Amino acid sequence: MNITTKPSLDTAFKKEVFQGLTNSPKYLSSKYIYDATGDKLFQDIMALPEYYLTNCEFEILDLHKEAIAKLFATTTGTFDLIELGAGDGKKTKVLLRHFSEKKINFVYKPIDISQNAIDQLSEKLSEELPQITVDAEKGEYFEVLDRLKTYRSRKKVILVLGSNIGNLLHPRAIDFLSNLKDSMGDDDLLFMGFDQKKDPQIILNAYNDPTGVTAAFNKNLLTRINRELGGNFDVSKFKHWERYDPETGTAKSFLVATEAQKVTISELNLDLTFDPWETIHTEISQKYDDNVVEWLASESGLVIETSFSDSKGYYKDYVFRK
Ligand code: AVJ
Repeated sequence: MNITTKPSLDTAFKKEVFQGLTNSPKYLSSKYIYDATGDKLFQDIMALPEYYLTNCEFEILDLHKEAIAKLFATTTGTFDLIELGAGDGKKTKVLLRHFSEKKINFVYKPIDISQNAIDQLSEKLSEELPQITVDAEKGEYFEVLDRLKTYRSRKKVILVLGSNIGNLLHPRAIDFLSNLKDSMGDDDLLFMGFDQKKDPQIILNAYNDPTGVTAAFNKNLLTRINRELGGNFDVSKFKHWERYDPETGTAKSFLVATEAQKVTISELNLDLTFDPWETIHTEISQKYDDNVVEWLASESGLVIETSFSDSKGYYKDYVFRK
């Protein structure tokens, strides 16, 4: 008797990889880039001269930390500073250090889907800023926000730095912002980074560095499928490709098969074929302007209180209320 077992798609990772790679055209979700290797490669990206986003936001936070402290601090009591997608917290430390020096009362609550990132960040902070109360959590954003809504009553400031929202197309960004709004009270604030539209060449260079760090970052999706799902992708037969549309502000990353090939993913009972030059779409990095951010806010029931820009106007942090 020949029993063929259906693959058990018992994790979101398996389900989404199966869906994406059996679709035409093929796609994968960039959120799965971030395992220990992906976290490290993203830190390398943030140190690239071409990846201007990090320095721009660093400059904004440093330049405006006094004004930001005034917005966040409560005259009575304490507040929760909740950071979604905290990563290595490098930029946030500018604020944490300043708040701590000014004796502002707050609890720092970093949240990340990477356990590895959470562990490293907690350890670093206990060494570098031991006077700060840190209450880190691994988890999906909304799980944690839902929990906060039910058991906390003090003021919340939600931080989403790094233009992380750029991984979402507008309809999903509106869902995300609406969900954030639902978890906010009247005094709560949302502080969010949005990379701005600019010379298209500067954007292309940021996602296509000559040293190949971004290519390795993108290919980590395949490496991770190989390791965790029993895949046999030959990553040397895929080429990283970046495209930017200045009209829509959407930057898109692809992995392009450089020759015809077959790939098996044993945990998914999946045999795939690639035609020469067939693509896997892996990431979007949306760029914005004030009009688009205002539209997103109004669609989500949020109001822009103020915004901060770097000196070149490449990047902005917006402060929202509900
Ligand atoms: C972390 C999603 C903001 O899209 O700019 C960097 C990820 N991808 N280089 C971005 C990324 C390629 C980054 N975000």
